Amino acid sequence: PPVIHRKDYAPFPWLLPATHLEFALGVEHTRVVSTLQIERNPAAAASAHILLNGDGLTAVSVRVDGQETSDWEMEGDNLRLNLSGDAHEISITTEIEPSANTQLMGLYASNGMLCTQCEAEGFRRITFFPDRPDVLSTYTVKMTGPKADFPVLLSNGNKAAEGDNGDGTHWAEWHDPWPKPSYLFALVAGDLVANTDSFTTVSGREVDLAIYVRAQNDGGDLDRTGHAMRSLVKSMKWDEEVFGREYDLDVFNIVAVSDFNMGAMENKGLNVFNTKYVLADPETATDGDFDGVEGVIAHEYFHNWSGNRITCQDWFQLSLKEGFTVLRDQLFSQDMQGEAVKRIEDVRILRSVQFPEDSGPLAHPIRPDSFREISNFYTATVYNKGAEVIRMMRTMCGPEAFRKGTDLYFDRHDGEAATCEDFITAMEDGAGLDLTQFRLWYSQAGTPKVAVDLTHAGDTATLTLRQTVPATADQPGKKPMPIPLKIAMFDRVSGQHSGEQLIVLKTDEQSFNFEGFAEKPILSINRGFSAPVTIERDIADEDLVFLAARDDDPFARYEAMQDLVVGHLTAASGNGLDDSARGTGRLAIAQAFEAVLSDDMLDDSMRGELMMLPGLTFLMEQQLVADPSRIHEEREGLKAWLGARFEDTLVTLHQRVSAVPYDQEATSRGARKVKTQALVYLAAGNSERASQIAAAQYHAADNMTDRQGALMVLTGLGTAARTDTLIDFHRRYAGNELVVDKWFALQASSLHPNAIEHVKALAQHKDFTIRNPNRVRSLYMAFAGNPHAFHAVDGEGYRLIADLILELDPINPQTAARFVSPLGRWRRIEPGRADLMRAELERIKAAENLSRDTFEQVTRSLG
Ligand code: DPP
Ligand code: ZN
Repeated sequence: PPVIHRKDYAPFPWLLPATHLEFALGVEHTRVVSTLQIERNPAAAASAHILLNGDGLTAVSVRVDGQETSDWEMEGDNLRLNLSGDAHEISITTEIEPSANTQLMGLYASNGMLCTQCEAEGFRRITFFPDRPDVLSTYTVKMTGPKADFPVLLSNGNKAAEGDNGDGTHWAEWHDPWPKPSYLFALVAGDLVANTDSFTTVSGREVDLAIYVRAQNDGGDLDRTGHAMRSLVKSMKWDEEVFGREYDLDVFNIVAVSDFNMGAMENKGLNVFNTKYVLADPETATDGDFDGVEGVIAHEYFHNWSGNRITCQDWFQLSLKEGFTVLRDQLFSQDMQGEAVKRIEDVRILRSVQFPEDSGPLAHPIRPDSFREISNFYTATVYNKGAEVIRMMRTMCGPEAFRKGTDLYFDRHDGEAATCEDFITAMEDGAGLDLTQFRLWYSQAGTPKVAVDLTHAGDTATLTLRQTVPATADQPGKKPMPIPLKIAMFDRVSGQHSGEQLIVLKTDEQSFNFEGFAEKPILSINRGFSAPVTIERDIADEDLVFLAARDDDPFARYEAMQDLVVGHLTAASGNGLDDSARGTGRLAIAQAFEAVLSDDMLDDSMRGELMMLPGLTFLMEQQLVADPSRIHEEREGLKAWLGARFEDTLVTLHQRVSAVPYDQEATSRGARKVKTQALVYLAAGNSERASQIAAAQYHAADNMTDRQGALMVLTGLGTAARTDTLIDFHRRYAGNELVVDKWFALQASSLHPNAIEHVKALAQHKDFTIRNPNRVRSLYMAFAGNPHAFHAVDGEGYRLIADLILELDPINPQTAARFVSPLGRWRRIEPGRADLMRAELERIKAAENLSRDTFEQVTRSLG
């Protein structure tokens, strides 16, 4: 498969002012007639033909200006139609088979309903079309189909007309007045029921809101759409208030689909969602699930402006809409739930997913320069690092100037397919920033490291910062980037600091002086995680203990706690610590841990965060070459030691938070977070006692957060309660797909020594199916993200994942390719395992007919 380069961009030779689609719908066969009004693009080089993308299509008929023509040929999968005039009407008929579409790209069937997924290049599986984001057209869509199968017919925009054919079929016509690229097209047909509401926009437009679920679900799912609807209304209001963005159609529809590759899709006026991000009630969804629904509903809604009204010129600009929209949804969730904890959660995801990506063979800048398959670039780098980069702009200019910048961007580029460069320029012009050097954040991959040195002489503290941007695939030499760091200097005597400051490190090395310190102060740096970098600081444990207990920036407080543990575990599992050094390290952690447990000023949400040990993946990332077993043992050892040492305190804490009644408010949510964290430590310290408490929590639970938390702990233990509760859980929620997903995931991600055997058995379970991406992820992503099981020393875990990739690739390449990156970590794992991992990559690569998706990821990973 060819490599596509960003530098090769050229505008499309034709404009498409209007597109008319007619669908004769059927689950087995659907006929599509697409009629395109085209005219020459004055801004592009003239062409004697039009190249229409296709993927697995055959043209049944091709007409130009009303006449059937044979003046066309196939160029690979694409159709090349010769044209002589300056404007034409092209009409092409294709036939597709939705029920045979296992890739879930284009038009496909899910539980008897028809739906579409077109981003990035799925539209070309429906009809021949210039399937690229810079070709905008207004769409009119007419759907005809059997009333019994498809009582509801939906597409983008507003419904223009509908009718009954009197022969058991009916039709509906939808018109979307806003020009859009093909990736935002959507169609849904099925037996659906809706939760409806309405929203009045700031200028008085009445918008009908509807969230559709399958009708055959005996109403259960419909009752679970309330949280999504409330989240939608809040998002619409928030975007008006915070970004000045108003909705622009009379309807906003959301449809929940069980079979879906992504989380959700922002099609204009008709968002299609994975059920996972729509359905939630206390009985079946955890607090984390509730947050997921709120965040993704917001994210897709916000795309209406950052993505739809202003879209991307080409797919290299993906972060233009995704990075910005992730930032927007993060800011929204911060406003809904509290800034401190949300920031910690976002950084945790960044560090556990994006940092490893940035330091591995799949590293790429947030604006990549080349790809073979764009699906592989829907990554944590483009999304989450992309959001961090724009957040840095906001940090440097402040929220008011930032708003001026985004206003200008929306204003200047409304209706266009824009570039990251357009966004940067609008920020410079609107927010008054000089982003000349800052542009490097768009072009350089790799997580910068900042080495921190603090010295003290007289009454002056000198802070010296040195940055390095590591070499990454295709980018050996890097330039220094501007790194905005929020800092504060704590006076040792008063325990206070005299104000937070923002410094921007712009060169390889820079020093900053701070006067008025009789003693060397304690440095709090990268407060609020103001820059997505790794800080390397030589700081005494006692200073970290101080910051963990006293820092007034909640993120920095969390960070001090993490640093303390990361430093200890890295030392202990790397070169090894003797028993006395291990003891000293643990005592410092215990001291900070005790402060966290006993601090009455701390709310439980924050306490829960501070109690969490850094994850294994992040810990492994700290070492150039990691031995997963040693880090796992060291981490479990620390957990057990803390669990035993604080056993009674943890039991008392568990009792206190267990008395807090269930609701969705912060206090109650915090209580639940602490409840499970307490169990996690107790399970390591005293498994029998923890097992009893967890079983009691499981049975007494009136909500999924408590029940899942207890079951998670029990699943990792070898006690009898493990089997009983797993059986109970499966029986209790039989038929609820999303909860059964949890049942698979809990076992695949468990600390149980036989987790790998459990996964093999679960793959044979009657509820397992390789056709449903959620189910596949619940078993195998959970497993691949469970380092102690995945990294089994005999390579069994690697084999399991490679077997999955080979089996899934012909069915659903996009999802299959997502499983390559865990194997791609081989360079950072000790040599014995590294050989086994690489051998599995070689085995995949040798397979015949590998998809473009998997081929690209495997090749890069072996690189
Ligand atoms: N639907 C995916 C998202 O919103 C891709 N656009 O991020
Ligand atoms: Zn998005």
